[in-house]
Amino acid sequence: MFKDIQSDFPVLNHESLIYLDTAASSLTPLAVIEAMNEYYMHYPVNVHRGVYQMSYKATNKYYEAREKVAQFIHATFDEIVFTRGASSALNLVAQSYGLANLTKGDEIIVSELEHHSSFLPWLNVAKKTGATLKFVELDATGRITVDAFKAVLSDKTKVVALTYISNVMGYITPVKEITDLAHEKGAIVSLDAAQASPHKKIDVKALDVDFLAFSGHKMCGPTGIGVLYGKKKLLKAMEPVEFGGDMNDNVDKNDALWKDAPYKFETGTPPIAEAIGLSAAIDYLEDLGFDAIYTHEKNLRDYTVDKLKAIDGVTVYNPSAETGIINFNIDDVHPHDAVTAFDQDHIALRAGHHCAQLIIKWLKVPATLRASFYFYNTIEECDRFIESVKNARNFFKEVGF
Ligand code: C6P
Repeated sequence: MFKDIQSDFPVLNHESLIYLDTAASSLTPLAVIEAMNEYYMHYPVNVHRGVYQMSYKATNKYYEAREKVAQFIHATFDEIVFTRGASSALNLVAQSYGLANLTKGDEIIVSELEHHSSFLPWLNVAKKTGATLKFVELDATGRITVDAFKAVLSDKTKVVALTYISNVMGYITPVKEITDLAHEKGAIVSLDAAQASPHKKIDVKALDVDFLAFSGHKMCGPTGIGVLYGKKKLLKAMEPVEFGGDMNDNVDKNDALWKDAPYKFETGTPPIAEAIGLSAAIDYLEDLGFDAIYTHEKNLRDYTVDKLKAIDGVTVYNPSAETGIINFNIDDVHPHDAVTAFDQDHIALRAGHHCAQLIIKWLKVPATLRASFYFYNTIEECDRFIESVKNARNFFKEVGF
């Protein structure tokens, strides 16, 4: 479907690599590198401060990047806060909204599918405020269902903090139904969309979530930038959690006045080149088309899962997942040994707990292997990967590790 697309990625032109670790970080296309280079080559100066042409240009490009992100998820300009990544965005919600609005007796709904960056900020809020964490009981396949969510939702629920797509199981959470139910109880919904934004068109207005977070580096953009979307009225009422330059209007010895959102949440020199890179990444992905991206990676995944299931001694933990993540193990082979064998075949994938220990514990295994696909992967790569799995399986069986 994406014929010759690999030539867009400089790293693939000079490395012999089958990259199946997009869920950790995607590869970077030339268009994004060039957009950032252009900033560094032609107007590498600060924003919001300089009263000279070059600084106006940097400020305008930074402004346009925020506008692009807003349009990308159907939000408005002042609902987009630039952060260091999804982790900082999710922490901002917990530290600002959570600590100010929750108290003993309140309940926070989370799940065992959460990435640590979605779960730990709320564990911290619970510890500090006396609020209680409630876990949606996962179904037999490890999914969040609307019925299981209803079972933990109560008049005490104040916050629902869930993942949109699990970084381990690749399942899509039924966000809209959950959000509607949460709102009936007056709770707010904070959605971790780090694994969704690279693969799926997001419409925050249609989902009606209150907060949503994602990272640039998982969607062909640069590292060091993430996005927090927040509904305008919520951001307006929230206090900043970091203080310093550029986020204030007036500073006196005993008090200070913050700028409006998003600026009150963005102290210091912002990620200018990164915002420009993220904007270029959005253009790049939108040109390819999210439906085509999703279909391609789903096809690769289904093809690979079928072949993996046919190999004796391979366990796939998420055979029915609807996105491009395969979570699996080779019997009697530690995942770290297996990835070392794959690395020798120039195949990159992740092993371990994937910063989501709760779901690994739920699976009752010490660690897993994770292959994650994107539009730049091919069927030929899937075949080579499957061969590599077979070889690893046979090798470790023979040597008896
Ligand atoms: N998951 C993975 O290999 P940052 O690191 O801030 O850009 O994103 C954090 C994050 C939050 N939520 C989910 C669902 C995620 O998958 C991640 C990052 C990577 O799965 C690195 S641990």
